[in-house]
Amino acid sequence: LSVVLGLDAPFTVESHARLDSTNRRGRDLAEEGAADVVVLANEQTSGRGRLDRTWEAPPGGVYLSIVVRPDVPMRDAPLFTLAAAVATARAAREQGADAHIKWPNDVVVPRDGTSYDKLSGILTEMQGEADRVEWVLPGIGTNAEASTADLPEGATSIRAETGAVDRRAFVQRLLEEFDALRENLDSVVPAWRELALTLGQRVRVETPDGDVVGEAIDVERPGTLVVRRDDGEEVRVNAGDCEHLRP
Ligand code: BTX
Repeated sequence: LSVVLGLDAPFTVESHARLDSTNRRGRDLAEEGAADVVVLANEQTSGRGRLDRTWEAPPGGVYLSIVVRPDVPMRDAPLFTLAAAVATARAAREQGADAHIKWPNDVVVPRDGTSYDKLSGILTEMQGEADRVEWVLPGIGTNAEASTADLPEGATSIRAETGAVDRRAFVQRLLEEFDALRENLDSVVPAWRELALTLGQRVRVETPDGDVVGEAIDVERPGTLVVRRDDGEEVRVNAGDCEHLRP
């Protein structure tokens, strides 16, 4: 079906009108040994978010999961999530949306002050051992055709931002950008920084060890957020939910 879409992608694309979850299907393919396969759907009936949350996936979205088998140690696996966010934000910008990245992996459109609306979310699954990744599966959900009335509070879509969507061009660009980034992992963090909405903002990050509050000053490989607390101490956070606070 990549032919139907007219895609000229560096991946084999398996396209579905509707699926429970492209990550569920992608995980099955990964466990069967697939590589460089993209599962694409227009609608999902049980879209997954992070931390057991739900991703609303009405018709007219771009829901896709990419099965890759990179030759890297596990500590570099988060770079693929960052690469997915950069690729998605660049593809959304090509469509005309003012896409930025909120740490670690939301693609958002900034509004007044510290607020923003969410255009895409990314859930990455992975398997392997410390010295070698077996597979990584970034799953990217982008609101494309849906009107904001059909999306959760705080969401936006490409059509809501720009009035039109070229799905084929969006997916093509996203996959090309992702392919280029994974071939040059050193380029991922610098590319992420250029699109970051979070850097320079006052944030609260909920982590398993408690909340970290301060100014987000940098992101370091493979996706660590550096927060300068009010007492001047720099704290490094690898994962957590991040809230942008009013200064
Ligand atoms: P997350 O846990 O960061 O975000 C989930 C939260 O985002 C929800 O609790 C809700 O508040 C909000 N939300 C839900 N649906 C939408 C939406 N359509 N637009 C904006 N905000 C929403 C982010 O999780 C990771 C999402 C990954 C989704 C992709 S779709 C392709 C692949 N397959 C799959 O099942 N999941 C991934």
